[in-house]
Amino acid sequence: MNPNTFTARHSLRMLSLLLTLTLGLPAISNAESPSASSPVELTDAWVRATPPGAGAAAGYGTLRNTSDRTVRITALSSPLSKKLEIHEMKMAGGQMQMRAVADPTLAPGETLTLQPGGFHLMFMGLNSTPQAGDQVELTLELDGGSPAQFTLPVRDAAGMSHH
Ligand SMILES: [Cu+2]
Repeated sequence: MNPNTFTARHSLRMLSLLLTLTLGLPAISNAESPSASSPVELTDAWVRATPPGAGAAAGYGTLRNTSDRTVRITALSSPLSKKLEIHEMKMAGGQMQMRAVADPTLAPGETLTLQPGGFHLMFMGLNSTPQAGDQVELTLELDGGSPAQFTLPVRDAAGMSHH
């Protein structure tokens, strides 16, 4: 083998290695930057009071991803109920239907408005009856982040439909 060819090949390999290292740096420092606060905020949130014996309660508010990365909610929980999901109300075949949103995901900066007749929090299998003045804790488990915890007041919404 010609020694010059060997040196050239070797340098090229070193150069590509250096490039890889240099280009890889920003991604590495991003991944390691600590996120002290939650990337998700929930504002104007409340839980609707239910009559005694109700099986489920609904909650509303404005859920927002304040970070610059996509956030996926992997689980929701609350001491109020055995199960907590984000639901969506939709017209299907002329009827209002409600279904759980699988893997709720918020793009960077995205806002999800939880309101009567649309998306909402659904507390199912109530452990107690939410009454006006109560406080309801809830926890969102997030993909790749620490859990977000919120406390929601319970309010009466007399005269409104179930959702
Ligand atoms: Cu629902």
